[in-house]
Amino acid sequence: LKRVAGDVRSIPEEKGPWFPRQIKDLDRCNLLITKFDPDMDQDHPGFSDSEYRKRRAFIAELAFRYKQGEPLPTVEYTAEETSTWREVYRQLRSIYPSLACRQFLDGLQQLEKECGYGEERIPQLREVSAFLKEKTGFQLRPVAGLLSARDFLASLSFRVFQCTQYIRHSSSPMHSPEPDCCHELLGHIPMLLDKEFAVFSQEIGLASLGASDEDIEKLSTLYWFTVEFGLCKQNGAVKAYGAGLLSSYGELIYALSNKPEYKPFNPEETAVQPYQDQTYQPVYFVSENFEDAKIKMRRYSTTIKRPFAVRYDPFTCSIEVLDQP
Ligand code: HBI
Ligand code: FE
Repeated sequence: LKRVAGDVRSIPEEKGPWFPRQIKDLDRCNLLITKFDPDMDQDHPGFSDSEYRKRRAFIAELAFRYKQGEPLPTVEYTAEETSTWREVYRQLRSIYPSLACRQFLDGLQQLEKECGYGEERIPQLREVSAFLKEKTGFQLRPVAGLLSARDFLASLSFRVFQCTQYIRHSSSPMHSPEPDCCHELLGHIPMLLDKEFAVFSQEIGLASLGASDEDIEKLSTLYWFTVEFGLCKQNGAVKAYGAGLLSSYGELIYALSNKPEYKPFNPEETAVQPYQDQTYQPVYFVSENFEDAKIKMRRYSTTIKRPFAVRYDPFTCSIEVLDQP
């Protein structure tokens, strides 16, 4: 059922790797990376918990069956899952006011007021997606686990955010080796409510379409140090906007302490910085503001070599491919 990494699909008569042209093509962007999967990884906190693995398989199945445009599946979360969420929410919520950027706090406040966010229950993707769509045009789609960078980035071109729907193992509420609903709902969603950040996210996606494996690796690293672990300046202080930070109590505090090294965000340098997915980052990149990050990223994207240019048509939710870059 699961396909493994390394399977790059291409259409013979076309130059370069295949990419989705229409939003419904995202049904084919489902290549999973099994690196941190509880069935494959002996260090996963749920590896020896057969109940947890069964639950994960059930929720994964909902994502495998999903087709673009269908209503998003609802998961009836158990008391144990809700209690994991409560603990994560309570801990993180208490440190956000001093460590998270303004856009994140603003987004979270809207979600708490208008979209049922709180300690008491895990929000359903369906309601969150509808809310997001009204605010910035982003929508959610369920995914069974960690997706290949190519497929994950491609979906951003359509303002589609691929979201896991399971929750981390209850034995380890403060850390998850893979994305889970705490990471998506708390880390990513508040930021996707910001218009400028939504543009930034979609543009990384558009830059990735049909790019070489090498360029995908660089874009993925840029995504990592911005959308996942980015810091920005605000009123003379450094704040977090990266979802990997905003969904990890330990790393959020660490990243904004005086321990790690900071470098100014500069796409050429950031794109080749080695990164960590097992422990805290050794270095974080600080953006002046989103406007500046967006301009720098746009300039970087023009240096990616492709024999064509792409444009997103919001009326048909499709990608126009133009002859010349
Ligand atoms: N897959 N489900 C999921 N969620 C992510 O946040 C995610 C992903 N695959 C790759 C990825 N993020 C990034 O780190 C980049 O490689 C694009
Ligand atoms: Fe993420």
